[in-house]
Amino acid sequence: MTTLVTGSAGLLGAALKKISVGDYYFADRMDADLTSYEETVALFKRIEPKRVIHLAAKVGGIEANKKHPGSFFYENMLINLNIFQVAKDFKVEKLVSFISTCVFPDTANYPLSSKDLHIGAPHSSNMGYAYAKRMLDVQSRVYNQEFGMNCITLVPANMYGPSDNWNIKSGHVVPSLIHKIYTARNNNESLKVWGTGSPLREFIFSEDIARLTLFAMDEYDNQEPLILSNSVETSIRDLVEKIAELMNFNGKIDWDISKPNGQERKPSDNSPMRTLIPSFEFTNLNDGLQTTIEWFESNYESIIRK
Ligand code: GFB
Repeated sequence: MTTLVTGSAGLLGAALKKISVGDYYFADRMDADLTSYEETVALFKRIEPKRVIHLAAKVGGIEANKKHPGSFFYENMLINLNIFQVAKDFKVEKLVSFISTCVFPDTANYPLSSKDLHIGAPHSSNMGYAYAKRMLDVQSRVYNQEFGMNCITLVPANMYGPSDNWNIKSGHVVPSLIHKIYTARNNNESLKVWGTGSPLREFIFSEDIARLTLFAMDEYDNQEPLILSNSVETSIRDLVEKIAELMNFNGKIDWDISKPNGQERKPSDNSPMRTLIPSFEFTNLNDGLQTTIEWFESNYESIIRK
């Protein structure tokens, strides 16, 4: 009963590696280029998975999404088309894939709920990624319908944690800020932050999403996308101050308002998740950030060598 985890070299893959027990195969780009149908088939032939946790995707922060919307659309569509078709042909018993709260319509009602996923255009800052990821909901439903598969989709809010993408051009806000503050503190420079600081985000520690993923793999068989969030919003300004404090940075903070704010907020409704697992305890932001900062600082040399 092998479970194949695609895209396991990333943030959530690292968290799943840390907590999973049993017959898991953690695949990454070295195993197969999933934009290639042939390489995807070869991987499934070699592993013969019964279950798949599909993490592989082209992801990036707001700047990367704005610069490369076509590439985000193309690569994610190709990867997902191959994974679903091959999983179908290899009679995989369960396929779990991931959307993100950034794909919801920019003008949806708050809090965001899965029923509103397709009722309008996503925010312009991530058009390519958002539509490709929405198609995972469509693919799951139509493959369940025609081929009797058991495909589910999970919708995490803004994830952060160890083994993230620390590139300050293409990364998300938490890893970028930790990297920038580390450099500014060590070089006695001011910190440059994007936007106005007013946007609100729901930050979720990667290990929490990993625990919820294993729960959903065993307990959730409904094709309605399941939002995974703690419904706690934090402003970017508060986030910057929190990380600066945790890293003992007292230097000047420059807000670069020529950089995009993106969506002002994306508060999500986690009540369906809470109904399923009422006792679930999320890692609070301070503890999650502390663990992530310690991981970054103790792996700094290998990170910058990459
Ligand atoms: O994490 P982030 O890139 O993703 O940006 P989104 C979050 C907020 O942090 C934005 C601000 O308002 C940024 O302006 N910010 C401030 C920074 N300083 C920085 C910085 O140095 N780097 C970054 N990256 N942001 C993404 C989507 O939107 O959400 C992706 O574009 C994905 O497709 C992800 O879904 C979860 O939350 O704005």
